[in-house]
Order: sequence, then structure tokens, then C-alpha cells
Amino acid sequence: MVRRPRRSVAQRLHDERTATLLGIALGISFVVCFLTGLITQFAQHPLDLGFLSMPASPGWLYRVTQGTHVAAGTLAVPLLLAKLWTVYPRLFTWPPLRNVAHAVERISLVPLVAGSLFQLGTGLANGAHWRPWLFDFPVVHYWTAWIVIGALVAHVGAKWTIARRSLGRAAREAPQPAGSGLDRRGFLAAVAAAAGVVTLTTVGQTFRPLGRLALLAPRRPDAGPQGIPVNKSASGAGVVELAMDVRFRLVVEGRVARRLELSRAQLLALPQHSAHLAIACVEGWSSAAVWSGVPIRDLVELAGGDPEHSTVVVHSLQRGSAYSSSQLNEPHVRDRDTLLALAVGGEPLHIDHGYPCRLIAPDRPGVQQTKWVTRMVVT
Ligand SMILES: Nc1nc2c(c(=O)[nH]1)N[C@H]1C(S)=C(S)[C@@H](COP(=O)(O)O)O[C@H]1N2
Ligand SMILES: [Mo]
Repeated sequence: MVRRPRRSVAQRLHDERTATLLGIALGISFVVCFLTGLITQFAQHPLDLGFLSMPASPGWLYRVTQGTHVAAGTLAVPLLLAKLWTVYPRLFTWPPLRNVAHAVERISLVPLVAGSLFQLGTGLANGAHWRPWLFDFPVVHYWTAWIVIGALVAHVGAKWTIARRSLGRAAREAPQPAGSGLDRRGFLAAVAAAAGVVTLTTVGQTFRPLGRLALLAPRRPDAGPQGIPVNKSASGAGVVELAMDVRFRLVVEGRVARRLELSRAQLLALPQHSAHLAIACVEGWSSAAVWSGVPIRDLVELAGGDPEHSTVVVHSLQRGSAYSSSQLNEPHVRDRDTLLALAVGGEPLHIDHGYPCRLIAPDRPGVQQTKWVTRMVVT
């Protein structure tokens, strides 16, 4: 009697069907990351196509897209590790390049694998404020995303036939080779459980009902003065003296009939408006509160500008940072909830949240919610 050699657990799990199923899950998470990443990119760097600019409502939209971006990337980590483990023996097949098609397929794996590891690794590190690199993270993360998605399309094309075959009935019903230990279903269940655990223990940084489970999240959404986290403090930004100076003035200028210079007391004397708005940091955390202050459109109007058809650039007391200024598009200027905030939760702003006044608007990446605003330029 010929006995089939017993195959180890490892060998049995290196099959096409496992690789395909993991690949589908990973592919979906990458497409979600890519699309939600594009939203963040174009919210910060509008294409000037008007119709593609970030809307100001619904106010929860950006919070959800960016929370999803970081959650999908986090969940992809166990999927990618499992997928690489499933397929790595194939990297050592002989001959390494069989023909042109095979060569193209294998070479496209380099940007796919290296790019995926790079995107997930730098994305997680950025969220954890561990930034040992010298490049500009948003720029490199954005361009690498195109490389990865391109390589992914090529990979899916190259593997289409094999993947379809491995999902077919015959493959499903074929007996798995004998052996003890983990079978495919058990392995996939373990990977799914790992993905579930990393998601449940991090998504609370943006999804409040799970806040208490956010053990692995880099940021607790309510840790900080006035219940809102602080990345950049006033002393870190070097603005403490200027922000506390009684001579502080908010300047409104640009395409307006008259230039305004308003003290904080004068701003407080204007009609105040309150809105429940979130700060949604690109790092993945978000935190909502009731902010009150003067709608930006009222300030534009007071200066004799056109609040319906203007964009506004706000400038901070802080100098020399990428976050020292930001631009509001027309829909955001028009929206009454776009505020020059003077208070949060009914209390005057804490200096680390931008005292004397900060910008806060619905559907805006956190990096654009400029703190310590001192100048508005209407265009
Ligand atoms: N002037 C100024 N405004 C700023 C920042 C900054 O560093 N300087 N950080 C931005 C970022 S990245 C976010 S997420 C929000 C909230 O940041 P915080 O946690 O530092 O308050 O404020 C934004 N406004
Ligand atoms: Mo941020």
C-alpha cells in the first residue's frame, strides 16, 4: 500500500484557495483605504474642479471616511501577514522566471509587497506619533498608494484564472490533504479573529460607543483639556505669549469693503452660534464637542465681503508649521456651522485648543482646523 505522505499544517495552508480568500479580503480593505485616502488627499489639496471639493454637510462624513481609512488599514495588517505567510513558499519555486508573463507577474510583486508593507507600517507609525523618517509622510503615503493600487490591479489580472478556479466548486469540495492540526477553515477563522480584535481595540478612538475597548488605540478620544485630545500644545507651537497678549486682534482682510481688526471681547459681543462638530485627525482619532463662536460668513459679511462666493484662508499666530494656515472652500464659508470658535462645551477655549480663537468646521481634516487664528484673508 502506498501511503500518502502526511503533510504538515504549514504545507496544507499554503494552498491557492486560502491565498485567494485572504487576497479578496485584503483587496477589499486596500480599495477602501485607497478611496478614503483620496478623499483626505483632495480635502487637503483640492483639485480646483469645484464639484470635487469637500462638502460641508453631512457633518459626520469626513469623520467616518477617515475613521474607516485608518480602521481598514489596521485590519489589513493581520490579513497581509497571513497572506504573505500563505504564499511565501511560492517565492522559492524553480525556475524563478518561466516565461515573459511569469516574469511580469513576479516583478509586479515587488512594488505590491514592498508598497503594502510600507503603507501599513508608515500609516500605523504615523498614527502612533513614531515618525523616524525624513520624508513628508502625506506626500509619500499618497504616491505610494497609487503604486500599490496599480500593482494590485496587475496582480488581480495575473491571478484571475487561478483565483476563479480555486473558488470553484471542485476546489471547495476537494478533500483537504490529511494531516493533523489546523485546517483551512480554522486558519481563516484565526486570521478573522485577529483582524476583529485589532479593529475592536482601536476603532473606539473615533467610534465613541467602543471607546472603552480602545486599548490598542494610540489616542483616547476624550483625554485632554475640555475632553478633547491635544497633539500640539500652545507651548509646543511657541504661541503662549502671543495668545495671552491683551493686544490680540483678529484681522479680516482681502476681498472685502473694509479691513476689520477685532479684539476677543469684540468677537464675543457679536451674535454667537453653536454647533456640534468633530475634530477628525488624519491619524484616526476623532472627538466631537459643542463649539461656539462667530460664523466665518458673518465676519466676511461684516467686512463687506460676499459670504456666498468667497474662499477664506485663515492664518495662525503659529509660524513656520504646515498647519499655520488653511483654506476654506466656498461651501464651507457659506455654512453657518463653520465657526471662528471662542468656546467649547460652554467654557472659553483652553489655550491648547486655540485660545483666543480657532477655526472649526464640519467635514474637514483635523489638520485644517487651525488653532490660534489671528488673520482671515478673503478671496
Ligand atoms: N496652528 C495649528 N493648528 C492646528 C494644529 C497645529 O499643529 N497648529 N494641528 C492640527 C491638527 S493635526 C489637528 S488633528 C487639530 C487638533 O489638533 P490638536 O490635538 O493638536 O488640538 O488641530 C489642527 N490645528
Ligand atoms: Mo491631526
